Amino acid sequence: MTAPAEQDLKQRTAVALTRARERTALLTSCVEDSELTAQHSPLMSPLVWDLAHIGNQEEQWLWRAVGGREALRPEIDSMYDAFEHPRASRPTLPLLAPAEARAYAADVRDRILHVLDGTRLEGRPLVDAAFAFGMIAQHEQQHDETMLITHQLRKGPAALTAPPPPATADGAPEQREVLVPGGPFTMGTSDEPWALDNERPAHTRIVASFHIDTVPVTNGAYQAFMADGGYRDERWWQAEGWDQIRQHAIEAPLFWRREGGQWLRRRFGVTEPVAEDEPVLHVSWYEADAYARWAGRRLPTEAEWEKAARHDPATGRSRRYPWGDADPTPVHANLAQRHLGPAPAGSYPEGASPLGVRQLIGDVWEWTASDFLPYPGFTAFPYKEYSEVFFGPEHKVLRGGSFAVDPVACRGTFRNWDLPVRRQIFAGFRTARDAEPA
Ligand code: AVJ
Ligand code: FE
Repeated sequence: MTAPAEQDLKQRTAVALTRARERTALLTSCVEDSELTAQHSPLMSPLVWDLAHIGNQEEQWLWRAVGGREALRPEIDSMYDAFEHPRASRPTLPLLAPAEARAYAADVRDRILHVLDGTRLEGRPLVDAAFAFGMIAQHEQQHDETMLITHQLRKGPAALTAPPPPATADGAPEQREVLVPGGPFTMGTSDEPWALDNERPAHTRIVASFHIDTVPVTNGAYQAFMADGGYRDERWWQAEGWDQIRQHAIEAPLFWRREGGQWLRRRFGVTEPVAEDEPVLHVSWYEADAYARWAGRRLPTEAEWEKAARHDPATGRSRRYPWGDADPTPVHANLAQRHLGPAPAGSYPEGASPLGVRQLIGDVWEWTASDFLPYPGFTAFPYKEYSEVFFGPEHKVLRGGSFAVDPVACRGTFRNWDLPVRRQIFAGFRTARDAEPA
């Protein structure tokens, strides 16, 4: 790397870390300190746990592993180890108090900016291309999405506000679905510097021709499924999903409630009528799967999703994003918590794929049909607990990122995963179907 290139990378890395910290600061200062230590839901950590965990991961990876320095607070490592303490139990731990957690995270960050300044970003895999710094910026942003989920679960008046997504000039795309031609494409990446271990390596995948929705499934379409008795018809449901909806008397997406013949939804402390043209949000994998079966369709596989999002039929190349290789801007996608909800289906025409598929990036995470599995040639890096321990049939893959994801943790190759019963995450879906044989 030339000296100016290295300076530029350091600058961009510092900006990514700072942007994450600004979001963390907002999410942990817009409510009283008493709300930071409260348990808003057994599904989530107290916000103050996320805050100190962010600092502790940064200390472990950037201060100790990259910087080679003495541990600052080794005695708190185990308290902030996600594997030692499940989320529901975290409120009972002797956690750092809000002021202490803020001071700790700020102290680590101060030191890390000096480590970054003094580290040659070449050579060791951890420092090459600033990987570990990028990993930590992504880690913090992922917890910022997690904390936004906690805010959504929190009761009481709104603590956060944001403008609604901008209206789109050209409305929805003409076609409801497009045909993605079968054949090989490059899935995953070996050259995206901050791609995480589970996105690697690049490899060839062959998929059969399929059709995929040009936009995510909307609340209006989902309500047709509800009105048709979808939640009462066992034919559409996988056994575990059917058990879940019966056991918990589920009859609509999470945060919806019916009042006077109308569906309302609560979002960040504000209750409003459900907007028909918005992508459906807060459905489980089972609900997405059942809807698709009812519609005579299915969820796309992860490979189909990525081919629709990245494959350029003109060149045969896989792009970084549906629109090309350029980083996202506000005209491409609804990201970064700029808005506190998805934009209407059909928004962001400039973010469309070569075949005209919209909103693949941003708005809502999209459930895919696929289990979370390693790509051929996968190697855990830098730690098994990031991805490897989650591989298997119990987790389903989500793609594309939501309105709550920062661009640093969102790209055409990025893979998220969760249990198929989860509904509090910012997840929706789109559907697909096999192409007719030629
Ligand atoms: C990739 C979102 C499933 O939140 O469990 C945060 C990200 N890993 N800290 C998670 C993560 C370690 C992870 N997800
Ligand atoms: Fe974490």
